[in-house]
Amino acid sequence: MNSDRRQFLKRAALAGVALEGARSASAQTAGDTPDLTWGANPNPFWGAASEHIGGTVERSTPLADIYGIITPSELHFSINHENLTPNINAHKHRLLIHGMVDRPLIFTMEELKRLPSVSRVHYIACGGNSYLGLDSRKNPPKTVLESHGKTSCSEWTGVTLSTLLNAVGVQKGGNWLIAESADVKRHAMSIPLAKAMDDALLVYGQNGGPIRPEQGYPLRLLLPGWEGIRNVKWLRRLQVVDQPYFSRYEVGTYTNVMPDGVRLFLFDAAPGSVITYPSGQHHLPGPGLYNITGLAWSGGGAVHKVEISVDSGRTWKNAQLQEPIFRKAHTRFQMAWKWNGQETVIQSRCTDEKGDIQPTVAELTKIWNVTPDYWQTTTNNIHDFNAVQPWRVDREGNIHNAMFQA
Ligand SMILES: Nc1nc2c(c(=O)[nH]1)N[C@H]1C(S)=C(S)[C@@H](COP(=O)(O)O)O[C@H]1N2
Ligand SMILES: [Mo]
Repeated sequence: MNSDRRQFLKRAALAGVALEGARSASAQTAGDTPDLTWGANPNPFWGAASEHIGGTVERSTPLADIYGIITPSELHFSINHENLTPNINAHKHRLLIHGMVDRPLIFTMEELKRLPSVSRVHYIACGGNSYLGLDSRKNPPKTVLESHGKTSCSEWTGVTLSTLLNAVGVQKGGNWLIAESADVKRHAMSIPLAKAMDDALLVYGQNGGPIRPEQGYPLRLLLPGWEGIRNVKWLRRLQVVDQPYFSRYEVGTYTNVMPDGVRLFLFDAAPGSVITYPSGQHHLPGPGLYNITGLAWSGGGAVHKVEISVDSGRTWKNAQLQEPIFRKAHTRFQMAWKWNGQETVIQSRCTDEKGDIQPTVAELTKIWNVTPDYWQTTTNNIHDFNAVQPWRVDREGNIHNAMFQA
């Protein structure tokens, strides 16, 4: 054992961190590709027609059919830009932390699990949730699964990223991290060091079990409240660098092309909410008492308030929030509503702990500085569209998507 290593272990022990098993990265072939086997893939698209290969597989959470705030693991939405869920052997998986650090290290999963762990409830939402693309303009979403199903919330278990960064010792000028995945896509994202040291986690547990293959088994980066795309699944490498790398998804798909320029690096997600009952394609059997319920979230922190309007936006009343309320997590709201059998529009809006308020489409038009017809006429894909979702109740009690149709 060289003296550097001895010193490191001493410091790690002082920090109360059991890192004995972690090997110095230089002692191994740093950056070795972890063993990937592609057989027995649970993904139903495995082996399907080649048209799917290289495409994106999307699966949404049926928000109208879940209770409380935790999304059952098997119903967590999923976005795989490389179609397949890699079948990674956790015993052979390694995490390399290197770059502008004093002591590059390689961790096995066993070593990561020996470190002090935390369990935290956080949501992940795709920047493309309630996203307006050409398709969704032609075929507006009918159900809440279609409109908002790319957000889910879990109790994640793992280690704080700051623990590991303190162990490797970030050098002066190391202001960014490049996080890279082990799947064939080598999905890479640039993460500011401040976020990495704040509340970022490396997670191996989801809702009390091992993280699901679709969510990044055996290890994923979790950046609470940040756009989904940055939460790198099947994490294999963290490189400390001095500047962002402008990776494919940082300059391509997940940017917003606006009339006045391109918006890159979307971080904290804005407050959002949606009524999940009653929502698109539900049917109210007749006038009477109903319990409106739904979910709210914000990348800015805790949901502070959710207001509901049942009279086409004329008046708003505070909904009841289910406790406990976690920061950067789904928050369940509800309110009793007596439907009189008349046509109306129901909608919810979220205010977070910073005082940020979810805007209506009209308000968002002003915030984005676009013309009112922009949403319907642009050929750009629109991400991070967090406008209030209106649902129209017709006289027969059928519920319709009223976004842009009010
Ligand atoms: N390696 C890798 N990580 C990834 C992706 C991916 O395709 N590959 N998709 C990203 C996107 S776009 C989103 S929205 C989230 C979705 O996380 P989930 O599939 O667990 O719901 O993971 C992100 N992390
Ligand atoms: Mo995404």
